[in-house]
Amino acid sequence: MSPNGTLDALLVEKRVFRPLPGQAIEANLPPQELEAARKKAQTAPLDIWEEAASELVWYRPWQAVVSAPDGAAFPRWFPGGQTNIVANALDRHVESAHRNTLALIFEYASGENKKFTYFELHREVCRLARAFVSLGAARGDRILIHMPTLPETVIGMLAAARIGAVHCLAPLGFSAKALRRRIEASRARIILTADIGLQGDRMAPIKPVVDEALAGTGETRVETVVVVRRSDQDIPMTEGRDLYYHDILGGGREASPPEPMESDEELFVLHAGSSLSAPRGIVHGHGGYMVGVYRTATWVLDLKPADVIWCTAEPAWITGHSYAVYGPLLAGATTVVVEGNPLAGHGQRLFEIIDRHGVSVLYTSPTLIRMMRRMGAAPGRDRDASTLRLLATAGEPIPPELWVWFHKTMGKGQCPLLDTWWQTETGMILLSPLPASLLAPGSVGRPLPGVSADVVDDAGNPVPPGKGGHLVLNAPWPGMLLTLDGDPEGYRRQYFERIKGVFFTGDMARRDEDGSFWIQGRADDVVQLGGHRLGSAEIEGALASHPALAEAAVIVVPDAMGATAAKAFLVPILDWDLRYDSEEDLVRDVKAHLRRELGTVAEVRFFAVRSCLPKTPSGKISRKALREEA
Ligand code: 6R9
Repeated sequence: MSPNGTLDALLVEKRVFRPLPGQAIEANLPPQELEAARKKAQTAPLDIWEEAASELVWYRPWQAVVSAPDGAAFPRWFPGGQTNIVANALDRHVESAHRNTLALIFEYASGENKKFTYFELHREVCRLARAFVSLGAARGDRILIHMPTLPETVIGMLAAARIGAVHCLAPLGFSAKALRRRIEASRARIILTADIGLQGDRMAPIKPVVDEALAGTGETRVETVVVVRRSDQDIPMTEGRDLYYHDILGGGREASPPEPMESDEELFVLHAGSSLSAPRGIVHGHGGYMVGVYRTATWVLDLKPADVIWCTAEPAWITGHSYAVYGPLLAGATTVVVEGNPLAGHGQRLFEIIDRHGVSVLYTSPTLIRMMRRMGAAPGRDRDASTLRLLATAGEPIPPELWVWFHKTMGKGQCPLLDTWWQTETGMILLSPLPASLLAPGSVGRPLPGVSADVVDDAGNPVPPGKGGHLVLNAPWPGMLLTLDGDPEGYRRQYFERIKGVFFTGDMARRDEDGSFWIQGRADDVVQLGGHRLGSAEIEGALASHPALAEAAVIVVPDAMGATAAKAFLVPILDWDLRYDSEEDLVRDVKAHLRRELGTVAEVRFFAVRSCLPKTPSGKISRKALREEA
């Protein structure tokens, strides 16, 4: 037992998987270059980002890679430099040999699809950009996008960014009141929405929610509502305010050059943190974000122009922004964006889409993988998913058991499976194994070359390998948020004062002897057990290997004595009752399993058996809902 009460590793994962030699050599960052990049990261980490920036187009060169005249919370990336992320995501390719390669494949829930080459996507984006300008939108204006997943969602983001406007995606499913708050917070002048759209598995009206939100009392800045029409039913349109998307698009071919933006001018605002606290408007800019997302799309996801990537996150989440939209386009690859449930038809849709478009890179989440396993969805003889060459996940810890299952069934043991760690705030992947590195199930690998992360105690002192502590970032990285919208002081306080001068991620982690990181969960989900501090992820990892459990979550609750105790929510597999007489019987067996896996220290005091767990809109287990329930 640990005398100093830091997190210990009770569940030590020893399995390692090697990349196939051919794969490693063909990677954008092959073994020798990875080695060289790691060396360079020791002596001149900024060179890594400067080289990435040099591969992109700038209207005016930067004066420095990064400077921080306003303190650690407000570094300025590529100050003096001017660029536009859309010039790099579209125009750069239209002017190259990739002009006619596919940029976007959109899969409708109906099974139809629509394909856009770089030339065609550029044309559509320019048309909408010109329409936005003719509606009076200008650099710095906010455009709120409240859309189901449609091609126009992606086109809307790119058109806004092209003219220097700032996009704010507000996901569907909000009440009119909640949407109203987002509209007010965003200070949007234009809203892009649709008449109806797929929500869950049915078509639902969307525009009426926008109308109701705008009818609230008080002023908003909204002047125009642009409506994408999907249904043939007429809907109420407010004269002078509402316009149909297809009516505002001009035909013409007049040029609409991208607006040259200062490197640290705003690109988008995305609200995050909703499962833990009041939503915070996280602001990202053009230059730094572009370089960070481009570098990680090419080094981590290993994207090349011949790749077809399917990132299953919706565009309205950070993973969608960075790796369904901007990353693939910056890398010149083809991105597949899908309306509706990827696992429709007992998981068969996933394989249909992969096979139909030859998806080579699949970026998804533990939640989706868990559902696949529960459905028994795996490649078969007709749908073999044989074009896949790389798999990656993000968003939640992936328990080693689930990692091994996915690596074996989906990747047939042949595809690297990368567990990538990052946050809305970080904008880009920061910790991850690389296609040429060794893989340990459950580990998020090392900080990428050029990224500096550490594990520290409450006072900010580094803890030795094997011990857990706070995951902090002790040097700026290019995808870093600019600020919290309208609250720079709050931003500095929340992220840079918990531990002076370093970025506080709110996650707990430990590092092993090789320097690989293991995420233990959010700091709020750490339980103090007889001198040990144990992360929820670790207990969940142990629960995931119990054969009768489909899913499990662990939270921290106060016990009768006011101390903290762990409570586990268990979701058993469908036919669990063939093997167990009662829930008590199941829980007894799960307890014995935990003792075998973690020893006697990690005692989980409370158990609840459920048929499902509450999820946040982005698919994470909602610990807030579980805590409220407990
Ligand atoms: C990209 C994204 C961020 C939080 C983060 C952490 C959790 C993300 C993870 C992971 C374990 C991983 N998280 N990736 N935990 N392993 N590979 O999810 O952004 O929605 O802002 O959430 O998600 O707790 O702090 P966001």
